[in-house]
Amino acid sequence: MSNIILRPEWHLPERQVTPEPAYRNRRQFLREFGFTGSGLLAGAALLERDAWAADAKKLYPAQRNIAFSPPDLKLSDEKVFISYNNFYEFSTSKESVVERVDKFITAPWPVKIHGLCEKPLTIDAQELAAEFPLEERVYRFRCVEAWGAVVPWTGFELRKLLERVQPKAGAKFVKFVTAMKPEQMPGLARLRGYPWPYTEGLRMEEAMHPLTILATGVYGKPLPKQNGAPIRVVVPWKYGYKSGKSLVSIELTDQQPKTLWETLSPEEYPFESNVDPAVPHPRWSQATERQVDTGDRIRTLPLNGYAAQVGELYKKKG
Ligand SMILES: Nc1nc2c(c(=O)[nH]1)N[C@H]1C(S)=C(S)[C@@H](COP(=O)(O)O)O[C@H]1N2
Ligand SMILES: [Mo]
Repeated sequence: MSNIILRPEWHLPERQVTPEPAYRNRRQFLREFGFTGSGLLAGAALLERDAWAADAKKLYPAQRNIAFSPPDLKLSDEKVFISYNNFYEFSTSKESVVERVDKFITAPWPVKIHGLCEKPLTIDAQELAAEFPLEERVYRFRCVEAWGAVVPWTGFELRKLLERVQPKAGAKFVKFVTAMKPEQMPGLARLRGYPWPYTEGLRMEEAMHPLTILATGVYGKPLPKQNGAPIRVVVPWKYGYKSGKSLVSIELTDQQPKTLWETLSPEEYPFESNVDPAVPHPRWSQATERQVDTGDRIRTLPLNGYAAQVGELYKKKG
């Protein structure tokens, strides 16, 4: 069978000891192979997935960038954070998401970066993670539902990828579209009225800000499926729903994207959605937040504690 003959191909020497051209060729091979979706190759695809998983692990843990990781922040408990999820494609119950992700296949995973740019690109998420040096950053995370956490993400600045595709002058927004795979995501069938796929967006200046990252890992490991494997955006000064999980498309556009939450309820989930303790949600206060692991209630900070870095973006003009 072809998969037996091909198997050694996927167990080539590790990335570190493979000459770069050979490594790239294998990537190219895996990409074409993986994305054909041919039934003949289904068994081989399983083996391929193992190899991708093994490759992914080599990138973690990444070195912490202390300039973006305040020493006074104490990490939330890993087990609690990775099993308390908002991921409606799987379940609306935060405790149940983790139990419903087993059918979700996250490698190979093409991501399209396109729209108003000179050099559009489709690249596998894991290849992306190998392309840009990964680093760890300890960020505050604040859900609009008034819970929060302190999370060590692994990833790279979104602006590095955007610079790579060379945005055109007309690009004013970045639109993020996340996966919609009904056979793999049992929550979709229960929320048929929602405007799937889950879509989010940022203004160009927000997307280009050094705090905005694409995360491929968390707690020193590849992202668990329930946290948005294989790649998600993280925008730490905005409510959590701006941070789309399991991205399939990043598009530069001149139009403000219609987001899922804004479409459903614009008063509750406006496009900008900066964390602001002074502006209550129509149904609850945003002044404080419950820490997800300890249950402690702490005061929410303007721009989630990132006012010094991003406040400038929101200064009203004269
Ligand atoms: N595709 C997708 N992305 C999503 C969501 C979702 O339901 N689907 N939920 C958002 C919300 S409301 C939050 S708070 C965070 C939760 O991320 P976490 O589970 O990693 O903590 O993911 C955001 N990204
Ligand atoms: Mo959220």
